[in-house]
Amino acid sequence: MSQAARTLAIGDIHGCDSALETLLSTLNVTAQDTVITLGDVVDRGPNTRRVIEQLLQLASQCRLITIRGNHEEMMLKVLHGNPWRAGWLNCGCWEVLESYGGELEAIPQEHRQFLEAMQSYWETEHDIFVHAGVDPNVDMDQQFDDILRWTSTSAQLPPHKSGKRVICGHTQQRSGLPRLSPGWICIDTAAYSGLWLSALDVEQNELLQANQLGQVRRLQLDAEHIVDITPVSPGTSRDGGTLPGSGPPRV
Ligand SMILES: [Mn+2]
Repeated sequence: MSQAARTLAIGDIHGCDSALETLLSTLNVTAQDTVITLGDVVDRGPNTRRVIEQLLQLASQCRLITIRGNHEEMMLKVLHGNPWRAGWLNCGCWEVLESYGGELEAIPQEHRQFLEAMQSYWETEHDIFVHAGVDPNVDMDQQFDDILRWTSTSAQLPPHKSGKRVICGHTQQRSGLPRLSPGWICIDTAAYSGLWLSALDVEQNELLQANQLGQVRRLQLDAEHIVDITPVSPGTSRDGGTLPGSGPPRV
C-alpha cells in the first residue's frame, strides 16, 4: 500500500538520540515525505553527534528541511572562532563535546556543514515553520533572527498577519503536551527533560511522540483538544479521552 506524502515537523531534539531513533522508525519516513526539524537538535541531551548522524541519514531518505535554533546559533558562533563565553558555555556544550570525544576539532566537516545549512524559517501554503516564534505583525521576510530563534511564546499571542499557522518549538511545554492556541502550535514537549520528542503530521493534525526509553504515544489534535489515540496493548489500561492540560486557556 502506498502512503500519501506527509509533511512532518519535529520539535526540539536536544541530543536525544534514542527518542529520535524510535520516532523515525515509527514514522517509517519515505522519499515522498517532507520532514522539517524545528531547531535545537544539539546541546543538553546525551548524544548530539548521533543525532546529527541520524539526520544526515534521514536527508538521504526524504526531503529534509532544517531550521536553525538558538542552540545551533550559539554552537556555530564558537565554531566560527568567537569566544566561548558568548553563551554556549552554560547551554549544553559539554554534552556536545563529550559526544565527539571531548574536542571541538573532532566535529566532522560534514556535521559543521549540516549546522551551517540550516534555515531561519520555512513556509508552506498554510503553515510557517520556525524555531522559537515570530512577530505576528511583521511579514516573514522582514522578521529579525533574534525573534525567530530566541523569543518565548505564550498562548496569548495573536495569529500571524498572513493567517498561516505558526508551528514552533523552543518554549518547553513541561506538560509533555503541545500548546495549542489560535494560529499557533508549539511542539517542544521537553524530550531532554525526560518527557517527549514530538513529530506533527501537519495535514492530519496527528502528533507522534517518543521518549528516550523507547515508548511512543499518538495524540490527535483539533483546535482546542488533544486526544490520546495510542493503541492500547494487551494487559495495559489507559483512561483515554481528552488529556488534562489541553483545551483553551482558563481565564
Ligand atoms: Mn531553543
